[in-house]
Amino acid sequence: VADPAAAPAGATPAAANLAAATLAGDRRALARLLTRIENGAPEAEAALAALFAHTGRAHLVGITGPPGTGKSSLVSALARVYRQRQASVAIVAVDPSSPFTGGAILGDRIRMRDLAGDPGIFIRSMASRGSLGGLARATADVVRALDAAGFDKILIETVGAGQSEVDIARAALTTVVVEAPGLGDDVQAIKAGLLEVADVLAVNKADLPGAEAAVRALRASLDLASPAARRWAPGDGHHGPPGHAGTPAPPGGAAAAGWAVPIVSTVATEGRGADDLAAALDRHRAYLAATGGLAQRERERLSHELEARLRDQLLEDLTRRLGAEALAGAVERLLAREIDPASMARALAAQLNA
Ligand SMILES: Nc1nc2c(ncn2[C@@H]2O[C@H](COP(=O)(O)OP(=O)(O)OP(=O)(O)O)[C@@H](O)[C@H]2O)c(=O)[nH]1
Ligand SMILES: [Mg+2]
Repeated sequence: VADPAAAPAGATPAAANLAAATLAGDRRALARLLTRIENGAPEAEAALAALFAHTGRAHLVGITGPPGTGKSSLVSALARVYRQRQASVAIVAVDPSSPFTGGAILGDRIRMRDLAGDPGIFIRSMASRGSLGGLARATADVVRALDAAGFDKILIETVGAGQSEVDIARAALTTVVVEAPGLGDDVQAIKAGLLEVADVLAVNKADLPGAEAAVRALRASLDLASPAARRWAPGDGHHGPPGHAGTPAPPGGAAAAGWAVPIVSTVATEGRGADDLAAALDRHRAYLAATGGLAQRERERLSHELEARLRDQLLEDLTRRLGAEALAGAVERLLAREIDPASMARALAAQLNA
């Protein structure tokens, strides 16, 4: 009896070829696959299904932070360090703010141009096409394809500091938050949930005035954010400090048990500090491996993804079975205050089982 899970939609010979060629290191096939993923083509799903067993090897590094802090420059500098060590590098630049291949990505291309032509480097830009949730998922799939293709390091750059960027960064094993002096109130800039996701902080543009003050401000907010976290036993990050069992710590970042978030000063345009940053990333990965955090993050990531996909699939099933008109009618009833949203949702969901 065939396992239904083994035959995803779009399981065509073309999809199988795409997967096989990607595994064999064919960069054109990889690029085609990434385009299929972005377009939501059915054979992408089949190819990803075939590739999944070959993933989980790459070091996924998320690089995020406010606009213009030098993320792309830092990614380039980091890539150069990795290439000196013979590690292959894939770079994914994600711009959730722009529905088109806009200015930021064009700028990235120019800044990363000197990396082009090296077969050990692969650069891909992604822009939002409608839903941000869709972009996060497409990014996760693109990263997975790159992982299967055998890249040692996958650097995922996201612009900005909103929730969607944080979500994208969270797909990474190690998240770097890049700050720079002269952005106004540095401490304000990092309050928007960014500090919590940082495993490593980079204060870039260390050649500019105010860099040392920025480092001091960041150190102070780190100490404020997680004095207790540092004392938690390794692997216990989700139970929180004693007496606070009801407030689980966010995964990773400043609250990760026993990990003191390092602050690295860099001058990305000159490559200064890139070695230190690479070393900090290595230390973080080794730390996660030694404390079981690697498996824990992977488990969280996969369970989160499974839930999101289930939600999508159930909603899709429901919408198809009930029809768009029935759903529109349900909204009318809500508008008329005939029924509340929670009861309506329950009633509609019950029809799936009927
Ligand atoms: N002085 C100085 N300038 C830098 C440094 N790093 C980057 N820059 C400059 O800062 C500007 C922005 O750099 P990017 O690397 O594009 O920054 P980014 O964070 O990727 O920008 P977005 O993706 O648009 O958010 C460019 O003009 C860079 O040349 C640095 O270390 N020192
Ligand atoms: Mg950039």
